[in-house]
Amino acid sequence: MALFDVVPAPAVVEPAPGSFTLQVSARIRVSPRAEGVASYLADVLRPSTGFALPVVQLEDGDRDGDILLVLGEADPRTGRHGYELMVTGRLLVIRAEEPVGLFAGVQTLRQLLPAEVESGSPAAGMAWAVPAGRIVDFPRFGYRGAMLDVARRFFPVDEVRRFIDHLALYKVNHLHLHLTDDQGWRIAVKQWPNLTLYGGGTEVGDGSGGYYEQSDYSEIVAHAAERFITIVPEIDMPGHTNAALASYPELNEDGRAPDRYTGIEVGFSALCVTRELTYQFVDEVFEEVARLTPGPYLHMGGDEVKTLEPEAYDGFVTRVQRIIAAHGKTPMAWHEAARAAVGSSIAHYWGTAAADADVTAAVARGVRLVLCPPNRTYLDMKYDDSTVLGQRWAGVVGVRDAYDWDPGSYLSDVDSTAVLGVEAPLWSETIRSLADAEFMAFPRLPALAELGWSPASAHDWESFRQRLATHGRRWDAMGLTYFPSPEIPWR
Ligand code: TNX
Repeated sequence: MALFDVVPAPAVVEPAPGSFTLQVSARIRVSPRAEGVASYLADVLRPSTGFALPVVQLEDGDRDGDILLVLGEADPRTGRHGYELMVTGRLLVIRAEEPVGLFAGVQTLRQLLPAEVESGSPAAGMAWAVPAGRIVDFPRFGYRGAMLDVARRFFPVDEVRRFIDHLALYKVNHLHLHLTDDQGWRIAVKQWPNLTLYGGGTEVGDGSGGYYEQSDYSEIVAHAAERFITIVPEIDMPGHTNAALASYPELNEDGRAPDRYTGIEVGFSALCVTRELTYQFVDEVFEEVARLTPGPYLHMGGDEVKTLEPEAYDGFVTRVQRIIAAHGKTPMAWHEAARAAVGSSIAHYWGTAAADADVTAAVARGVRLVLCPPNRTYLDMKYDDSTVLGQRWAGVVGVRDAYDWDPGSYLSDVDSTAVLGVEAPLWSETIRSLADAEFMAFPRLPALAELGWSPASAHDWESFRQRLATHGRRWDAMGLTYFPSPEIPWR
């Protein structure tokens, strides 16, 4: 590998002659408070190298050939989330102010080792060399997200864990879980058990759905937290609620439960927004989800409601966002809700570059944005005309389409300080397996991850496609399914 072949592109890369070679006797020396990052690194390196790689205290004596994970004394440009990586023939040192920065540095180190490091089984006769030099690196945006739609197709806990592992490699730090939709309700709510017992039993097509017990959800949250990834749970409402409406007749305008739904139309369902019981339902659901979620956000959906008058919809949005705030969380919603959103909330903008007066006005009131324009970021759009999976209502989205835009200047009427970052949603109407999901996410997800992490000055399609070209072998070693796009000169 070369020091330059890192995705997302680091802010500063200074190659030097020579290399560091990881030996059987190497140790991982770590500062107090960062032992978790050290054991994560050891777990990555041990299976393929076969080395013992004991984790010891930083103070535990200098020895050539060690890897050092050090809190403090990093280049000041690294800030609270960045890191500095120094590689010489004798030592490999990652420094950061916080463990989250060390973790980002560890992902860079993974990418600087030979691809075989990802194979998970002993690769004999390898020289585990890392090119010498220095990297100083820090994120452009604080919110670097992906979204997984576990409602249209249910993804079991193990598959979500593996998806989270993939996100970590590209420094994505938020996973938005679309937990409920017309086709299924995926998170157990103790006060409303039929949501999952009945409403969780379907998905798109004839599959039998599934759901997370609260302990399963907590396991996902913990796995993500070990990788410095925040889970953003979405309970979509007032639309996209057929699974809830089928489970509880009293949530319906006419008091009658519809059949469960397994098609892919959108916009036909809505909670009864005029009955008090609906707000009790919303409050109790968010109370339980808030209790299980250490992250700061609760997402209320709010998209594609075709059966409510604007006033009724707006009143619902404002009231629900106040409920979320009362549970101590920052409300998030799709941007249709921006008009009625509270000033401290965040909107996921899924429009295109054309001006949206409601969104601009909301930003003026203090609403901030996560950008997910569908013609750039939707991982469920086809790559090209030959893609079997996916949809094409937002057009085909090639790797260059995903990469070649600037989140900082995308919306001309919105100040870039209102943009918290980007998110890549993977809707799952056409997805039947984790391999399908990986195929749609790779290589577009790394492209979007680079937009979120790397400085605008590093943005360069030609550089990106050359760097990404070295990652195909890495994905082969990981057993990750991807689209071998003809836009990338795979090596
Ligand atoms: C639009 S984007 C939706 C989803 C669909 C998706 C399919 C958004 C907020 N809503 O309900 O799954 O398109 O591409």
